[in-house]
Amino acid sequence: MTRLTEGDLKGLDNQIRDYDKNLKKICGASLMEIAALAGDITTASFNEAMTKHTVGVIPITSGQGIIGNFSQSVKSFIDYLGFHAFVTNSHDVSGIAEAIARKASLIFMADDNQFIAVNLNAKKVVDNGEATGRGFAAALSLLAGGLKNRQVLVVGAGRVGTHCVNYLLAEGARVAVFDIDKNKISSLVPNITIEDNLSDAVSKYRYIIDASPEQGFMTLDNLHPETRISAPGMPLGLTADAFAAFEGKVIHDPLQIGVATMLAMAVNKS
Ligand code: PYL
Repeated sequence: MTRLTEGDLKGLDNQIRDYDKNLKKICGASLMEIAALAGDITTASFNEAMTKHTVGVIPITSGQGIIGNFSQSVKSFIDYLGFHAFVTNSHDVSGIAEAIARKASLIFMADDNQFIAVNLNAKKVVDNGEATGRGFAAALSLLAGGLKNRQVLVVGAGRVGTHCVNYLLAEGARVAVFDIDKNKISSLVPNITIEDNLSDAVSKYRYIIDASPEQGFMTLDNLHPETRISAPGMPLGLTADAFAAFEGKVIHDPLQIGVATMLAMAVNKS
């Protein structure tokens, strides 16, 4: 998992409305609708949950420490979706105590290894990797008008990529996976096809999920003009000119879809 930087997150809180408008333009669904689909809840129950929950976002100083804009960005996405959210003044253990004292029923916090949402009432923990994988796979499905029997390439079989694969298989897609570490893919066989050459695979598939930290492997030379891309991977795997040429066919963000899907999964009563 790539560690985000303060620069990756700069300004996202102010741009969330425009980001959502662009999402609707690309896949015909809003951030909330994508999250509800990926989190397997209705938008009605999502709307009901926002009247019942307060969300505390807790900065965590362990390991490499706090990332500028991280907690504020998470809070702003949750606020935008209609929930009341706050960033605690304290961090770490004191931050957890403060969030509970301020009546938070959902808390969001991330160290260097894991970013979780905890539903304190339901005693439920949601992982950002699973939520991000489900969220970006759901967004691609909406963009494609459904992926049943469609061939989809997933690049990267880490935590996010594996949850993309699980979501796509559940939807009946025909999934191929590329990862430089073949051991990561072995657990997914025989439900998936293994691709050995990344550039050839990029040319072959019309639906691609980039769940890798690889840069610049999707170019104007190897991408078919009709290809649609859903890219949770940081940094983005498209070259700058390919990204510009594929505007309107690429779903990509560093945190928004993952956080929105964590929220939906955290309030899912099942
Ligand atoms: C959760 C993000 C998604 C991609 N990479 C993950 C990452 O950057 N993890 C580290 C998050 C550290 C947050 C820091 C803070 O500001 O509370 N502990």
